[in-house]
Amino acid sequence: MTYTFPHDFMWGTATASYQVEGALHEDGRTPCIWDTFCTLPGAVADGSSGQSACDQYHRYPEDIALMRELGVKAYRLSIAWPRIMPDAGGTINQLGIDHYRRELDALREAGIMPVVTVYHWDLPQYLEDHGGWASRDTALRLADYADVLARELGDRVGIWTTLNEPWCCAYLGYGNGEHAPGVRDYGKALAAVHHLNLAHGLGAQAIRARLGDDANISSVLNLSVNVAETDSEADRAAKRRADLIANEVFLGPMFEGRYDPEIFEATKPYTDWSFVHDGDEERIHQPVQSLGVNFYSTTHVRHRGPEAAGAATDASRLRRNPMPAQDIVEVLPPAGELTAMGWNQEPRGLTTLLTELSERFPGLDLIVSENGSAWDDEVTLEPDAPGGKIVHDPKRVAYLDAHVRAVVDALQSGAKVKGYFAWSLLDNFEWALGYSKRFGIIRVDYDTQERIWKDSALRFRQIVADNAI
Ligand code: GBH
Repeated sequence: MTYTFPHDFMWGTATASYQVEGALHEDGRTPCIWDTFCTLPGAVADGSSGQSACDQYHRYPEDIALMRELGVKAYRLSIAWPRIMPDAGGTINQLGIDHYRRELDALREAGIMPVVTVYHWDLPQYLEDHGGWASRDTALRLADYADVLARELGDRVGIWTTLNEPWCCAYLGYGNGEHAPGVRDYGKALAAVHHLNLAHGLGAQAIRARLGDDANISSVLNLSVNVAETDSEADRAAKRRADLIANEVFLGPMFEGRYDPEIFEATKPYTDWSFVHDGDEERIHQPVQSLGVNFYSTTHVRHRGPEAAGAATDASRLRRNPMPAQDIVEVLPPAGELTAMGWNQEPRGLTTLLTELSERFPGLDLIVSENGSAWDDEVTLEPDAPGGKIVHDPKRVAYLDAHVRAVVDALQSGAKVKGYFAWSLLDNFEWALGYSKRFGIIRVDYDTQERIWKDSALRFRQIVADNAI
């Protein structure tokens, strides 16, 4: 059965500044925490950095031309904070602003709406030197930065997104140390959670103060779809605990102006939450038009008895469970056919997530702001293809189809889903995994910067053109 999407459904592709731009030393940009992290031995799998990435800083006209060919209506990109505010003294870097003005203008001329993420993980190093997200001041600085963006770029942006995936920034950045800045301290990770929440609230306030109530403001979360292994009381308690730490800690203050007190109870061994000041929960609770949801895979959990306590030191478990020590949650190894990231494929999880969110927050628009999969691609020579090359990526095509169908299922059960963004437009710098994992629907040859179409891009173009699947 063919399903036709609403006429204004927003099809797009997504990237992030550090992952695609390159040009790290150009036009007055100063280092961010990822520049520093990439110099630490062993921090990034292939020893690489965002140094050249996809060179989108220079090649954005070519990439916009690709998006025109794809037919997408929107591009979700992020702005590099250290290009705009390169030092601790509050200097505003005009060269950085000019660059993004040109890029946003080019997008709009191509009929592509810019969806701009204020912060997708490239925190200026000078802020990390003063405590980074573990410090309250960083949230205030984000508000200053968002104010500058709204003032300088406000008329060019379709949708503002304050933050991308604070879960990753806090728990991977300050908890297990897998991401920059590489801190391992769960007390700091929870402080980072709160300061990121606060940054969202203050950032949204700053943008609205500049642009008025019409400003279209959102935030992007990677909510965990936790599935209890059995229906037992204990396994359901484990799921509930996992939901609290991964999801409620963001949703509660953002949409209800409060942290569930159970969160304080569950995290007692790590912190007393004294970093939450009077009025913070209301500061975080700002009106937003939409919530962006990034979805890749699901997480299966069960109750962990004391005998499994040793599992907490296992690296892959640490990655999957934000609160490993003294915890009742055991994360099960992913099952079924795994992607090159080792993640499971469970599109039904996306349907569940969207449906439950819409039931809980009926007035809120939802956007699938990232969805995609990494595979070990190979280039095939094919004279008829543009450039004489193509990547046949049937698994990415199947993943794409299944997840777009999962969105359809959610729409049909009443979820308010307004758009879908493929992660990613291009292969790019996959954080701690460097260039070893490829998420693009278009391949990047990192030696030549050539862009090579994949079957998944052709498939996405078809879905967008038909506005149907
Ligand atoms: C996103 O993060 C980022 O926004 C983006 O920059 C990044 O390139 C992209 O996704 C691809 O990684 O180990 O099986 O339990 C992804 C967030 C959080 C998704 C952890 C997978 C664990 C899966 N990820 N989650 S598992």
